[in-house]
Parts: sequence; structure tokens; C-alpha cells
Amino acid sequence: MTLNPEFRIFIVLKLKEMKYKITLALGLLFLVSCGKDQQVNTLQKTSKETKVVTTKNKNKTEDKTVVVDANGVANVTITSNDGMRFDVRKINVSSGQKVRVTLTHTGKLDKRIMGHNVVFLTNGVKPSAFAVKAAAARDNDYIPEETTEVIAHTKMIGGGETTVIEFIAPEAGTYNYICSFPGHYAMMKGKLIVE
Ligand SMILES: [Cu+2]
Repeated sequence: MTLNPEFRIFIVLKLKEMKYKITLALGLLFLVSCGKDQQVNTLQKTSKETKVVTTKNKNKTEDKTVVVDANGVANVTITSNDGMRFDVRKINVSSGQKVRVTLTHTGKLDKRIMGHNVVFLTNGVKPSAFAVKAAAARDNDYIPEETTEVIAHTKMIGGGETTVIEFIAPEAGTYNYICSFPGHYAMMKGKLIVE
């Protein structure tokens, strides 16, 4: 059977038109799905930003960690972990007040690998300079022997342990506290603010 030339041209044109329509439809579908992806990304970004804000707000409560008991003692619990962090970075007390510091280590690592302590340094002592001397005092729990640069310090503890110290808050001023385990002071530090 032979088709007349006019009809053949008609069919070819029709086929071309269909091809064009299909391409156009696929293109639209692609655009729509891209748009959806972008929307999802935007939503994910927004929820991430919200999370960051929440964390920041949590950190703002850091200076509300001191609980003064019926005897006037300022109680503060500092939590540390295997991630080399103190959860408390600021402690507000009054001069002459008794301060009770509880240090807990919620991690799993041994104190020889991830030991933590809290060392309150006297005024004007540079944490970095003290940390160098402390690192050399391994046999003394990383506290330089007969040092005059320490107000008070806890013992070194490992994962799962807790230790408590008490001391009298010195004269008004801002004092640094650090963990003196080698390499920890840069991450594990805070300020004792005495008024
Ligand atoms: Cu430490």
C-alpha cells in the first residue's frame, strides 16, 4: 500500500508535534520536581537554623548554675565528658563565700586518656603558661608541686567518676579555671566571677 505524499507529510508533521509536546511536558515535570527539592532544602535549612538558636539560648543559662543553699554555700556542678567540654563556663559567687564545686565526668574513657579536673587559677596567671607547667607534673595529677598559682583544684577523674571540693571565694575579681590535663585547657576553661 502506498500513501499519497500529502498524507505522509501530514503524519511526519504530526509525529514532530507530538515529540515536541512530550519534550515540553517532561521539561515542565523536571522544573516542578526541582522546585519541590528547593522547597525541601529551604525547610531543612530553616530547621537547622532554629536548632542553632536553641543551643545558643541554652548556653545563656550557664551563669545561673550556682545554687546557694540554706548555709549560704554556693553549690555548682560542672559536667565534663569524653568530648573535652565543661558545661559550665561562668560561675558567679561573692567574696568570702564558701563555694562547693562538684565535678562529674559522664564519659567512658580512663583518666589516663581523658582525665579531667578543675583548677582555679590566681589572678593574673595565664592559663596557657600554667598549662605548660601542669603538663610536666604528670606524677602530681598535673598540678605543679608547691605552686602558688592555684586557688583550689579538684583531683583528676576519669569517665563515670565524680569529685567534690570546697574553698572560700577570694577577693573580688575574675579568675580563670581550666582542666590541666595536657592539651585540654584550650577547650576546657571558664571564669569564676567574684563580686
Ligand atoms: Cu580535661
